[in-house]
Amino acid sequence: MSRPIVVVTRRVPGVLDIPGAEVRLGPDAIAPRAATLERIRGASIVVTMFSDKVNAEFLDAAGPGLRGVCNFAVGVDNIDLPECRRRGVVVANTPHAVTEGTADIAWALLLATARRVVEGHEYIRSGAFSANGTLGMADFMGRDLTGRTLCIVGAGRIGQAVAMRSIGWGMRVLYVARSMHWEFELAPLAARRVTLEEGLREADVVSLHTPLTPETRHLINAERLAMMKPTAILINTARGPVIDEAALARALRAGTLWGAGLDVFEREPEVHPELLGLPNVTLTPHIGSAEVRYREMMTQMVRENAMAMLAGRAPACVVA
Ligand code: 8YV
Repeated sequence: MSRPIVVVTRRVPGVLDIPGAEVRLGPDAIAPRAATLERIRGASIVVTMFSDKVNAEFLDAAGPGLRGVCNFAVGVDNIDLPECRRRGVVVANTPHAVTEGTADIAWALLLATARRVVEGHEYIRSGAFSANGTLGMADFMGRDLTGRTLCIVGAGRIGQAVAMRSIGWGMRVLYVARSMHWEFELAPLAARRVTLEEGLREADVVSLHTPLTPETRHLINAERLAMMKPTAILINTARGPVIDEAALARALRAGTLWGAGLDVFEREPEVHPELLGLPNVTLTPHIGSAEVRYREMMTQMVRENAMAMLAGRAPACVVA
């Protein structure tokens, strides 16, 4: 009997060996869609990245032998879940492994934006610091975070990990969620659940942690951006389309919002051209989970999910 084929659409860190299966690792660089569709033909399992659109076309290309899709991400907005369910294709993801890394990037973006780290870095690199001499005492003024109010939008694992880090800054935590979350309400966070509008009005920092769904697309639009304090900072490490990027660029340019830190973009890998020219936004290229230990953990989770699927068991991280 021939061995089941596991196709991985991109190269992943760590070891992805699956006993009894033939694992076909993908290329380092992103492949054209047609090449990916060709590679997945006949696969029993496909390991997908958030950039792979897993829709009817993709499932057709894999063929009727496809048993499961293992997403190398916690977010599954790239996958047509009802279509997978209809075809009996199991879907799994990689929760937990991405939590701390993404929370670190949210804080890296927050601190960099609040204290204008990238502007400072570019000032030195450009030679301006050496040429102009010591800064004036009102130059490069940032915003402090100690004792300020942080609003977490989306009370999942990553939102909680971001909130936990704020204890070091003695921040007051608000959260926006459809239901009460005791891990937010209780010590050490002692957070208060608010509506999105209340959170936007009260917070000095708003950090987004919702999955991308039809309800959260453009959740942060021009009207909601206008509710934020002009001194506030907006952080997005969730999914780009949660923010109307054009509206955000306008608010940042007009100074009705003090700053933003973005790891994800509405039309990734494209970035709104206006954002590229603004000094009060810090940009990273979707590197939330890009850390050695966490990415290797993601590979291990994918491996275990795939092994369970091949054995006909429900994987630990089953989504659909
Ligand atoms: C990954 C992510 O970097 O887990 C997610 O949903 O967006 C990131 O952790 C990315 O998905 C890698 O494929």
